[in-house]
Amino acid sequence: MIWNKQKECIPRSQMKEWQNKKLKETVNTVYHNVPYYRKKMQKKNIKPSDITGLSDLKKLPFTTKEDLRNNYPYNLFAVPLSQIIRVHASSGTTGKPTVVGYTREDIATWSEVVARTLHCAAIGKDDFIQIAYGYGLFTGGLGIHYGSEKAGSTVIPVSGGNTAKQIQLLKDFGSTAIACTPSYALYLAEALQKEGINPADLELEIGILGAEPWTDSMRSEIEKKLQIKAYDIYGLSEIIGPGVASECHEQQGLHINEDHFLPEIIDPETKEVLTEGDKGELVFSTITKKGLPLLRYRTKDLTHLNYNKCACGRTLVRMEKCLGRSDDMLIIRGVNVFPSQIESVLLKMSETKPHYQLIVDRENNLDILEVQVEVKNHFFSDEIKELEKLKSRIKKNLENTLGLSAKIKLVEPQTLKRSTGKSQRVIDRRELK
Ligand code: DLL
Repeated sequence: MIWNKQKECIPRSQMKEWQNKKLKETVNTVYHNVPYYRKKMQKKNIKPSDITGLSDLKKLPFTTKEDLRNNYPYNLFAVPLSQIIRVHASSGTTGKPTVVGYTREDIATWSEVVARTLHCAAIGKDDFIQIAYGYGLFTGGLGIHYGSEKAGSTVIPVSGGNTAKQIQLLKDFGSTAIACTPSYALYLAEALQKEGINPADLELEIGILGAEPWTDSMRSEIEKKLQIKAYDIYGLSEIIGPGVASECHEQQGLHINEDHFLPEIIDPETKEVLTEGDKGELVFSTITKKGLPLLRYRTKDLTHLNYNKCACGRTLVRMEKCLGRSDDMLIIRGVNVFPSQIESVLLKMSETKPHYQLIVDRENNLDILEVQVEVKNHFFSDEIKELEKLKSRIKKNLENTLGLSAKIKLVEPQTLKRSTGKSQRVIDRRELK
């Protein structure tokens, strides 16, 4: 099933022509409408007329999450706010999230690329899709929602969590497809087993899973336990949300919707563009976005690109499944977490010392974050009741900043291992096998 043959199977030469044209338009727009980009380009001595097409892409400045934070919330938008009809924010961080905005045309583009994602996974008009990604500021829920409506599927907008309800809907509403994170898919499978429900008795056939890294062996486990075919879908809020890239039935990489999102691979250290096939950091320039066009956005996700035509007929470039990042961002239960955010919460509290360790594990297929932190001497000698109070204060502060609950373990001063070189703050025991 191909949603938009004209675009998804376009000859490469025509794709390049389109990208050349759209890139030039985008550069022109951001130069004139976004002061931040104008300054960045002026600093590099570049005018829009210097960008004649793809071959000049490398002259353009990069954009990072930091740039979005520095322009919080709306300063990178390229249209008047009256034209923005929706905002979302990157998962995690209730402190200063990265805010993204969409015009009506952007929402239409988003629906189009998500409809392609669905068709890639053979989800269409006859399907009932249970959307168990979170709705709200996260892009997962509403992104898949609009795309599913565009594809003509019947949407069951249950949102994330509430496993008892998910199971009831799977049984009663006859969901044929589910959209959720891969770890939640596994959790759901175990919950079904506990309830004594055989997935083979359900209508469920397909999962479109993403928002976090997962391996092929995890795929096999999900497919076996849920009795479905599981597809990897990739995206990030800064670029649009879900709908950036997705697997077709061949499952030989994820097709990037490159008529909208232009990919490059760079060396994260030198920032040089790498040659085709080399593994490095994925960078995107949006070439059709109106509300928040971004030039050379550094995703920090590591992958490589394959420009060969796929057996499915699509000519869209494919990216290899993403399993690593070039920074220290953790994805815990679909929420993006930087160790530095945790550190800043702990440093603000007078009772704790700046010595901490984060342990990430997976219990019953759910990610668990444990924060171990040293408590100052005189607090540690306090009575248990006081320590319990301190624990819940830390827990609450972390929850407010991360949007995620963590287990807190208070330890005596000088008990966490010190390092002589780079400190190893994170122990990630979730084996991505
Ligand atoms: O996670 C958007 C999304 C929603 C994608 C639903 C797929 C399904 P953010 O919260 O901005 O957006 O997080 C983006 O998540 O840079 C990757 O590190 C990671 N990520 C997303 N999809 C995948 C995937 C959404 N399929 C960040 N495999 C990205 C590996 C993924 N990592």
